[in-house]
Amino acid sequence: CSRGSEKPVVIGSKKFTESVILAEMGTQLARAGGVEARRDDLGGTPALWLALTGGDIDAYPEYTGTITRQILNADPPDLAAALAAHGVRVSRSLGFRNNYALGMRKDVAAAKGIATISDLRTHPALRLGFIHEFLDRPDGWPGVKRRYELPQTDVQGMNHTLAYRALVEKAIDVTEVYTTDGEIAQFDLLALTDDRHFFPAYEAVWLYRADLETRHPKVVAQLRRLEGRISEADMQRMNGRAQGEQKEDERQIAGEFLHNTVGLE
Ligand code: PBE
Repeated sequence: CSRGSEKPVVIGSKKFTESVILAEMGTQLARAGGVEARRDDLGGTPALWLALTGGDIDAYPEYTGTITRQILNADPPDLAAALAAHGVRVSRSLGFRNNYALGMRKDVAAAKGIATISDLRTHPALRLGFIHEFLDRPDGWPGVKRRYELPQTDVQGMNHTLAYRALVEKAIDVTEVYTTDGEIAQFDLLALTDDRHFFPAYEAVWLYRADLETRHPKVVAQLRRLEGRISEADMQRMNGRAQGEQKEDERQIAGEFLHNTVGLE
């Protein structure tokens, strides 16, 4: 069929800055693979997985720890084989991890003598604020609370941006942070040491439909150009540009990176 009547390739993203930047890179790379492509900013992990397996999107950026803990709820010896059973393929790491951590203002943590998650056990009155997804995930609050036997009961759900603001304004004491967030440096936050090794590693990867390989092999090849190409420092810098005072457009940030790093025109 002619190119105009073909279904565009859709790259999904979760609703947080890094996911949008990566999905934007995917969209621009897909276009370089000679197809029409668009980005779709969907929501949280369950919505993205459903859209991918249901065929509403063709690919999206995901994290290995999220795949094992939240999506598969298993630690298969062969991740690629476990995903293939769902008609899904996984790329190699894009080059960085975006891990979960519990974050506090550095000054507040120092005043209370808190450096590790275990230290939270002796501070039952701390006020915690987490995004809703983290409150539900097995690798989120319920799991952390159990593993560390934490006593806090003042736990609220809020969105990620609000949680940072609340933390800065001292309306809450602890929130979950993503280790590539620009806010950690911007607001001088401390990521508490996970001394009982609760959180897995969250390597950034592409998940894509196996049929994308037959329909648009060039698109898959383009997406995979990012394997091993994004460092943690690169990602932090890009997130900072999108989240900080400048609030630069994700399309601009993604386009510049592709131009400078993989030589995309
Ligand atoms: N993470 C941190 C989350 C959000 C960022 C990678 C563990 C996830 O999307 O699964």
